[in-house]
Amino acid sequence: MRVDVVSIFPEYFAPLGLSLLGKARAESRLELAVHDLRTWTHDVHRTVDDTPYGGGAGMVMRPEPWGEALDALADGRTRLVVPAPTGRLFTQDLAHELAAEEHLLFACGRYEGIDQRVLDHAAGRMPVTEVSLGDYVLFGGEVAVLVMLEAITRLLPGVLGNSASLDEESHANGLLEAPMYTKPAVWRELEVPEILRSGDHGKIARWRRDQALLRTAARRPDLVAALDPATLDKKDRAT
Ligand code: 6GU
Repeated sequence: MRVDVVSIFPEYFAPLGLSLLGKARAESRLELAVHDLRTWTHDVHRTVDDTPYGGGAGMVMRPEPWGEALDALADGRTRLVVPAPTGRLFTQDLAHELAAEEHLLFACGRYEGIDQRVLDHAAGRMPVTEVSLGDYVLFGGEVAVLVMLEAITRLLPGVLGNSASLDEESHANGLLEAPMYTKPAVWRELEVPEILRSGDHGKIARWRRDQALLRTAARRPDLVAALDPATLDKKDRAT
């Protein structure tokens, strides 16, 4: 997958060379380039923002540099992703959807956002998706792009050594994962649940499923309400 990121703070993206994300880049599973929006300014002050029409606090990003940046970086395969608190909620489903794209172009706004005409104009040439991480406000889209890229990259073919873990993890089946334990069997007088040491794989699977249901009900009743009843078995109902 190819990814371009445009920001006035390219330094935010230094961590993308680290860890499994860095490995995905080294192995060319992810081809990532970060661009400074000011590359596409032409005045001595390299201006990217101005006061909002209609008044109000803060500054808005001017359309001209964004227009040139998108002209330079987008082609027929591009999906434009604009992080913004006004966007569609970023979920594991959306991560899967974005991971299936050939080319993602992330446009990081700062201040009060980007002049709306940039998105309206781009929408005539490519799919445009505004995406929000949740109901809170960040200074800008940079950290949101780091989050999204991490969620997307681990879904790319070959990035995770054991892709079975993709099926088991939290949110893969609409539930939170059961608690996990490793050695030692007793630590500070706390024991690993007996059943996990029993070697009975059927019972262990049932226990994990029950724990996932109980945890999800306690912590995320919204996820339980959204479950497809067809995915529940008789024993789930008893839990
Ligand atoms: Cl994607 N951007 C900004 N600026 N704030 C946010 C957000 C994104 N998601 C939640 N808050």
